Amino acid sequence: MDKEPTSPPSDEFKRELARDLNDAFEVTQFFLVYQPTIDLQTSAFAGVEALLRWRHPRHGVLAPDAFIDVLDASGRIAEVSRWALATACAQGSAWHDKGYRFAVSVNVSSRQFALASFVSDVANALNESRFDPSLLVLEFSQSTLAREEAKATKKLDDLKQLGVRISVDDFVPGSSTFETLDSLGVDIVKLARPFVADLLSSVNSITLVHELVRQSDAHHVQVIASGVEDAEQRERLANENVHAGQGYFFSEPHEASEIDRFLEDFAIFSGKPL
Ligand code: G
Ligand code: G
Ligand code: MN
Repeated sequence: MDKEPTSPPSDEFKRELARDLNDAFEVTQFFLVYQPTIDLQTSAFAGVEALLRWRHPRHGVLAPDAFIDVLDASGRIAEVSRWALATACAQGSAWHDKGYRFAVSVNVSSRQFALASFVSDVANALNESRFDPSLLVLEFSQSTLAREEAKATKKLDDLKQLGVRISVDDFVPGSSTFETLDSLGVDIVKLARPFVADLLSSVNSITLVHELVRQSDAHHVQVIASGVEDAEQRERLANENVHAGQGYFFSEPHEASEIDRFLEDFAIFSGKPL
């Protein structure tokens, strides 16, 4: 896959992208890549996170950090949101039909969540794909959930009624009480990448993870570490009973066909039915 840009986009670049956006819809330059999540206790394949990409005609493959603001401001976020949900659910359903049964996570921005149609968009994506709702995970940032708290709670309730699971992305232990997480119906917390990166050098971080896992177990919340980049981190997280991990140590994000190959290799490697 093309190398992804890491520096924040300049205003000029954003203006250029805003002009190019119409083409992106017309010739479907958007696509999803999927990054595996691995169960840290059993090493089983636990799921994938769907990540949006734009194959730009001049700039190569762009990650959302480069264009999500442009998209949010374009008034076409609903279209992309529906497309991403429908595509991820259809892909999840296709994996299911092949005999693989694992969760598919989709990231939801504040703008997407604020759409009046958001809950029905999710319901439609599930109905059309026949994807098992309990295998669809919606990832929200803490700030998205904190905004318009009363409205958010109602929408999350409606989503939970559909049977989908709710995940908090970029979670830093200690930043939110379990009273709050429970009231929002949170099923999963994803440890923030910088927090995981500090884990080996910070005694304080280890204490925080330890306490988080203890409380998560009591509240039936799953803890997933993101940005796991080496064996030492994996080991430490597994020792602290963190449930699952995601990161370059296991796999980069890949297109669905490559995930299929990964799954075949994985089944042989782990010797476990998936
Ligand atoms: O893989 P990566 O560079 O794509 O992700 C960068 C950021 O973009 C992450 O914080 C991720 O949550 C967000 N992101 C990835 N895919 C999507 C998507 O489909 N919708 C939204 N709203 N955000 C996404
Ligand atoms: O915020 P969110 O978790 O949705 O972000 C996913 C982002 O993290 C994507 O940009 C993805 O490419 C990136 N990513 C995934 N695994 C790793 C990793 O091990 N290290 C680093 N530095 N980035 C990662
Ligand atoms: Mn995410």
